[in-house]
Amino acid sequence: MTKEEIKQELRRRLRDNYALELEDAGPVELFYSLGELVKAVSNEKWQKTWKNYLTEEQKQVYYFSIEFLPGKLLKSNLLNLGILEEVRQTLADTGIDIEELAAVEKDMALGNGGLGRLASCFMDSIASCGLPGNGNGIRYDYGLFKQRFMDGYQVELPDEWLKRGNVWEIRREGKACDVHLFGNVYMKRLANGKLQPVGENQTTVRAVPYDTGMIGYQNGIVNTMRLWSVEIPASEEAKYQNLTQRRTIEDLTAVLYPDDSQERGRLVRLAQEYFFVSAGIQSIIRYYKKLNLPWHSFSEKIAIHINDTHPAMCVPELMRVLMDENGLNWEFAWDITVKALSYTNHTIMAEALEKWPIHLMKQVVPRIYQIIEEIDRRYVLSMQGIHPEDLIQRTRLLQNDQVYMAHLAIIGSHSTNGVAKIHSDLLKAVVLHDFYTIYPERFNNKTNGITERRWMQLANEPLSKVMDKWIGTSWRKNPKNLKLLLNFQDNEEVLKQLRQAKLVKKAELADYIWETTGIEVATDAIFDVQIKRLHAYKRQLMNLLHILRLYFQIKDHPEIDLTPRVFIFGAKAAPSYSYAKSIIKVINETAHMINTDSTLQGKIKVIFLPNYNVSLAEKIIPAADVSEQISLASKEASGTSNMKLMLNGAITVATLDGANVEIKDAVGNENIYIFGLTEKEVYNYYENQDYSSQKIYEEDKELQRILDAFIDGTIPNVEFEGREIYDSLLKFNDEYFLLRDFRDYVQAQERIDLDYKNWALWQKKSLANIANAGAFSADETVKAYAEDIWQIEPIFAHTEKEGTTNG
Ligand code: OX2
Repeated sequence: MTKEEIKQELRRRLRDNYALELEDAGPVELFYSLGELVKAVSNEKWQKTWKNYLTEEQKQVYYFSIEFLPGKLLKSNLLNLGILEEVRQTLADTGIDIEELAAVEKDMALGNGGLGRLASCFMDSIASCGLPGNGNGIRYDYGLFKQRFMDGYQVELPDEWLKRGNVWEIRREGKACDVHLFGNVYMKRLANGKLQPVGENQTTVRAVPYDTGMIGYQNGIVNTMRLWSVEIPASEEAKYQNLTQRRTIEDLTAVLYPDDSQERGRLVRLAQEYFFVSAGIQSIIRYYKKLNLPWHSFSEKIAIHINDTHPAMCVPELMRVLMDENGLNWEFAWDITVKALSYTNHTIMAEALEKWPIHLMKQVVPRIYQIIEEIDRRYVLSMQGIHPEDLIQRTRLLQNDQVYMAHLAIIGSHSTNGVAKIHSDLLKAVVLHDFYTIYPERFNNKTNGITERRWMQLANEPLSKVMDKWIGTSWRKNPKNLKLLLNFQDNEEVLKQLRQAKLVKKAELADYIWETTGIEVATDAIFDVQIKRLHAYKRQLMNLLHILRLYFQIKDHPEIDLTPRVFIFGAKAAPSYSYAKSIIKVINETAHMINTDSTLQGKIKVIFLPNYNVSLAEKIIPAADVSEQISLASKEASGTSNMKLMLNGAITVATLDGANVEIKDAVGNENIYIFGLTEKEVYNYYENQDYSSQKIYEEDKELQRILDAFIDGTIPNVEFEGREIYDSLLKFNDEYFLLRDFRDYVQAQERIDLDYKNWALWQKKSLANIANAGAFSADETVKAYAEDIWQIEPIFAHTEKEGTTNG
């Protein structure tokens, strides 16, 4: 599209929809008009894409995820359509800043953290690699809560993201389907002698899909992310005349559960899981039937991915639809199911490995429970005589009156993968070792990745321009080419320009900090960033211990030569996770104490930015100098902010956990600060049970002073929270070994302080991080999934720019 065409289209939409001239429109009208325009451009490609999949009978993957975290889509869509610059210019010509209207869009925050964001990076990469793939999830009326701080406490407010409507979605009523919950199921013998399950007293709800186009990067491909919303079916209206009854149904897709890595034993949650699984499987089957192929070809055309265990009921649901609704026998249906399904595990934290009480399953999804029971029975039978009895018992689906969802996902699929090398190894060696002995061929690793399009091209334009200037623009299409930057390691001009680009983003963030908190920060200070969910294992608290150490150092020796540092936090705590909320409170109170103490001469500042989300991440990450990845080794499955920060030139201070291990291998020891216990050492402590935090405390005077600050009034207003934290570290023996890693962490921080003083040395390390970040492109990750797990192939796409066909 030319600038003139864009302008005309915008004018027409503003007139038709709002009775406004371009010059008179405000950011809201402009955003919605531009959104409509973008949709018109992409819909044509969308239609072609799905038609093409259908006529070519392309094998497609369906990525089932209870969370998607796309953030804002306007600029991303413009970039991927290849018209971002044209639109920016057109608007600028009329005196409009594109950023102003982009800010109108609400973040689509239908996820908690890494798991949901990964799903959205994958959607972008799958489309950008020309792979036939669809998302399947839930359209929550309310996204993840909005976080505010009051008196230093986290307060949760509802996220009304749909208030002004969602310009990107298309409601497809014609594709709605019914989902049955509750009631009883009994088996009826049919005339032909077959048994047929019959449901009675069931609750039937309508699942209505809302589709959003997932636009590939300048390749003419638009895939579908389908999110389901619940409604009362017309046939059931009479039953739900009273408002309270209606609410119980409508609540099904009302809110995203704001827990991260924690199991919640709620009935609605179980119903949510079944709801989007059943609707998704039904719509896949409907599509497959259009192809008119025999059932045994199913897995040649369809791959279904289970993103963590939340969609694990895909296993019994696909069995149900194949058997109950299409008359297949068990063996045949089972063969199809295992071949079509695959599963990703995202955590080894015991509390996050989903288990559902049997009584609840019987109540909410009675037919599904019957099938699960039968899978369990047949599993045990098939293993007897091959494997020892205790192994069989440990790997069953049904244990201790619960259904083990991970066992269901592993037994019912052909592939189980972890999300970073160390994590996948731990699955094989420890967490899922029993299953590894039974199905070694099912286990594999797929290290997570991120999309450079959002996390560099969009989030960091100054850096992107430096790249273009020195290594050309090929990295934009092929992030691996960021490696070319290594040719300029010793080029002082390049180093200077990289530094300048960082400064621009630091200044922008400093402005944002000033606007939101009223605190001034200096851009020549080290911007030290820890952004992720608040969790004990992620050890934000250890970061705070280090801050307190600096605080005491400056208090004792005001003349000390420290490189000024701004510690920046962004983190939400699950509303029910009171320990995490206490840590937020204590960080906020410490921040207040430090930021208002003029005797510190601004040497350290602590900023906790409220409401960390995708959009805020886009502001913080490009401005970061130091990336805090300090989880206890073995606990963080992968992490993905580590990759985003590295891509933007931050240098990582890290434990050997999750993808940090691979980041270290990619950049080399001299370009990362590694510290702390290894995963083996952590397991040794577990085995020998010989850890004593009390002992470390007693032997370390400085640490004593730091910990005492939590309870002796040094940190103000934390009487309860300070005590809770103090006790967790001493009385309850420091579950995540903060005290054990503290000294090593401090040393790493001292090296950072020193190295930063030599700007060229620092910038060279930073360059090595940017250059090697291409290894963590989600494009590469999804290509590996496509080849090894899903067996899907890229389609021949029409490239707009060249008007040619490429593979
Ligand atoms: C997260 C993991 O905690 C994180 O390490 C990983 O990078 C991310 O998933 C994407 O794989 N809920 N969130 C996660 O796991 C679960 C469960």
